[in-house]
Amino acid sequence: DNTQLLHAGVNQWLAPYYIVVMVALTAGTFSAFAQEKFSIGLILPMTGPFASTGKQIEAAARLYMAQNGDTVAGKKVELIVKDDTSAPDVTKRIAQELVVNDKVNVLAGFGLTPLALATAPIATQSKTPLVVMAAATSSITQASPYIVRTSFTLPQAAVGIADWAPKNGIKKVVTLVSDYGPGIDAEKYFKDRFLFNGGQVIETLRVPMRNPDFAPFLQKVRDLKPDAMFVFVPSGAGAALMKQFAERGMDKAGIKLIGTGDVTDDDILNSMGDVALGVVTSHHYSASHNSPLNKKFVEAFTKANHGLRPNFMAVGGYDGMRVIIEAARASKGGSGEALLNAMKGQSFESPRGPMLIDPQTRDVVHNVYIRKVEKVGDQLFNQEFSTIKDMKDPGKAK
Ligand code: VNL
Repeated sequence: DNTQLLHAGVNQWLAPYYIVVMVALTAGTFSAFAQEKFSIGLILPMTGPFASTGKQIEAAARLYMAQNGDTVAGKKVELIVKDDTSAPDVTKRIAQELVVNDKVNVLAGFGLTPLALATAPIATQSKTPLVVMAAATSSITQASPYIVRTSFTLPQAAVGIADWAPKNGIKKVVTLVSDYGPGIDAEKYFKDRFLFNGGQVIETLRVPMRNPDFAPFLQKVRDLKPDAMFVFVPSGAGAALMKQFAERGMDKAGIKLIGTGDVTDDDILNSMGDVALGVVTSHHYSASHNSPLNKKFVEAFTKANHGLRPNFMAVGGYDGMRVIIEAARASKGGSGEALLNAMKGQSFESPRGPMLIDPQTRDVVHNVYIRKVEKVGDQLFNQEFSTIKDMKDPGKAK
């Protein structure tokens, strides 16, 4: 009969679709389709005065993925990179969109302290782990229990040089820092330790964070004639400072320049010229760090990025990806608290040396090195000559 034939025909045609729909519905119930990806929202300053930080971190994140696979627990790792132009309200809005629309498992990046602080409430409200790869004011990890840091802290960096300087003929210092979170941390932790070690801080100067004109400040330092000027400026700003330092003949006048390693940033060190020679800083990373792992890292990074040399921002991004991917693996592609808990206590070898995520503070514990700018072949490097091992953030010690 014709009707029966028709029914049979339809069923035969629809059966496969029926199965597909049922599988999809079942899978949907267990969120298997929605969870096929493990998404990382990477928010960085890709344009504007801090674009070098964004470029370094993005390049390092992509290198880590290329070297360590782009799937985890059967899920495809998706990296969503967004430019916040280093404006805190933009960072916060992008983070909100990434959490609500893209349902990212983790937020990462954060090129500057105000950008991390603006976004901290989003991490707390949505229970999304937030990995700080660049910003370095001590208090950031206290702004949300979901924040983990793989960069460094300014108190860590500043106390190293405050111990070295007085043992090396530097007794009178003027400090000059960028006037916001990390600069204020650097000034305080340098000064307290330097005074404790018998040194004298004869003036503390703070320059605007954006578009700084160093000239009037440097003139003041010149007039005060200290043994050394201690400096913190954010990554990328060191070249302008060094140029004006030389133009004013301050090196010739016998004023030494010391600081945290942000000023002799590996990204721009080669462009500074001879004025940088002999500058001593303390920091957690140098591109010339002598380990097989770092040699491999520098070589692969340079090759993948048209000769660009990785700086400490790149290492914060590379290690941040390590912490995220390994936590994803341990939590089977998890999110929220499970993912966060799998980040705490991770301990591994980084291109910087040994590194730990302190499970209590969620902050980084690592070596701080004392380094001197020297010529190696025809290039300038921060050559490490002394190590303070496994330093916790002094900003958290109460
Ligand atoms: C910060 C700290 C930014 C150190 C930096 O470069 C830096 C920050 C952009 O916390 O804002 O070198």
